[in-house]
Amino acid sequence: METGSALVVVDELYDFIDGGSLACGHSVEAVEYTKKLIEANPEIPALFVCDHHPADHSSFAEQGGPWPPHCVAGTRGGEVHDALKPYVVEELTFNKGCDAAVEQYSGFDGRNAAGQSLAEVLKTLDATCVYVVGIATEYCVYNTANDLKNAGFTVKVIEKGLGYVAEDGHIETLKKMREEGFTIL
Ligand code: VGL
Ligand code: ZN
Repeated sequence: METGSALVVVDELYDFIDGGSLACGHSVEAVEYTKKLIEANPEIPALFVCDHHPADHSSFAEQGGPWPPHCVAGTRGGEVHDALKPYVVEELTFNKGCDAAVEQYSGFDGRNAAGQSLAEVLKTLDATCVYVVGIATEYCVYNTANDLKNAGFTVKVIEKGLGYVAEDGHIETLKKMREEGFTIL
């Protein structure tokens, strides 16, 4: 990873890793890969995007949404995996989906504790190239990567660091991203 780059880690949270009905494929491997990547690149900032829902979020089945309850603020399911916790920094952590009425798949909609967006903080870090890993390829990874690309960042998605809801959707999304001009490593 070169100078001027940053790593964005999307939703490597317990509910997407071992959370019953939302545990995602390749998520344990994605966490292991992410940890190695961070340790091998200590000079590259790691930014964490976190699904962070109220208990009555509109995306949950009980409210008519498509998902089982997940990543409820204050529960283990919404916490970053322990293997990555040593690298989590508050200013570089962006919560999204905090408003019950609004679904937010993109890390671009997240805010850190000081209210700053991912794009703002990437700019203050002088990052122009953003490596993306995380869960899930088809939803939050794709939407975050797409918004980064549209905002003018060079985006490199690392396949080994991805987890997915469904393998066919993951493969389809990678194909779509290649067609749309993303670099997939
Ligand atoms: C996600 C489903 C619901 C994701 C978040 O992180 O991809 N998927 N909320
Ligand atoms: Zn969610």
